[in-house]
Amino acid sequence: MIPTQTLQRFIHSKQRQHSASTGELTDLLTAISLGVKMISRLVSTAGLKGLYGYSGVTNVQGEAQQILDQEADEILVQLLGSSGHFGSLVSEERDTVISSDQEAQLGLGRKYVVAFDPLDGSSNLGSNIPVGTIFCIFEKPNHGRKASNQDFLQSGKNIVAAGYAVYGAKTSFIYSSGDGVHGFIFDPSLGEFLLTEPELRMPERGSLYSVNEGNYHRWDKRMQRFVDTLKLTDKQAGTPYSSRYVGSLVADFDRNLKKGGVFLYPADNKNEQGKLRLLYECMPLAFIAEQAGGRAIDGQRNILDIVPQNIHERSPLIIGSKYEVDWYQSFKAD
Ligand code: P6P
Repeated sequence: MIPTQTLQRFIHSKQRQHSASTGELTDLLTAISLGVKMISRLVSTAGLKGLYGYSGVTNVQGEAQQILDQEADEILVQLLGSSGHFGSLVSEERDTVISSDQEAQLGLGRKYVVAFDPLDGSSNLGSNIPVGTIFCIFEKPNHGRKASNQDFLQSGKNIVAAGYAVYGAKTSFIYSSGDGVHGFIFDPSLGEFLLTEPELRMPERGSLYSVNEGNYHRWDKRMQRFVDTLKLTDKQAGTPYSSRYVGSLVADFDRNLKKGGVFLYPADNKNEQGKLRLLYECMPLAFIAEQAGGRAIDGQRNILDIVPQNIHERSPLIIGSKYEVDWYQSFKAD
């Protein structure tokens, strides 16, 4: 059966299910999907245009910014700006919140705010490892007030929509607006994303674990004990698990979503708060995981229960099938 439902038609069908819908969320998701198409083209042709390498800028994370990080960020900021439907944006690549001009000029409070990582895993670009874009959308607590950092410091339970794109052998787009997770594949010959995986569910349990074992001696004993347990030969426990680690969050998570198992990026004595960013990496993927029947915690708390204290806050992340996340949580902290 050939896929016939485009992302555009699918988003509109979801909008029609909500009589009070203003169409603003549809416009935002449309702008993001167009941005993903442009970033997909950018990533696939970058090597031919000599666009690999560093921009010479160090971003707010203290990381050397890749040229493509900057380009992908610019694409999303411009497209979201032209949609006219966001109050403010947070990007991994920018120190501060970006307010929409229209809101500033008209003094109107826009309904939504958007946080995104424009190009996650970009350090892998030169070696053709999949990279991606991650986003989440919140409703502004107070539409009438000009947007600010405060608009993003809310629980992940308030996420209105979230998703990610993977730029790999194919460009895929996975998103949820709170009623299930839906997967699309980009068909360059049509210029459209086509629905291929409606109502995606994460397997209850998997047989894969995904973690950077090079950090093993930096972990706490709890994480060491858990990973050691996954490696034991114990038929009754269903171990050993197989190890899979790409080093690109969207690629590792996408495999996790489809095949089950667990991805772990714990805090360690080098990254005491964890390495991944709470607002635009952990929370969007936690939203997707929970919508698909999985779980995501920071070691103790559900990721979606955490209220960020700042827009670039980092967090430990244990995410995946409910069975494995529960199993990790059953290991007592030191
Ligand atoms: P490490 C990529 O730089 C990234 O932010 C995520 O995409 C990925 O999961 C993680 O870092 C990999 O980190 O320390 O294992 O190289």
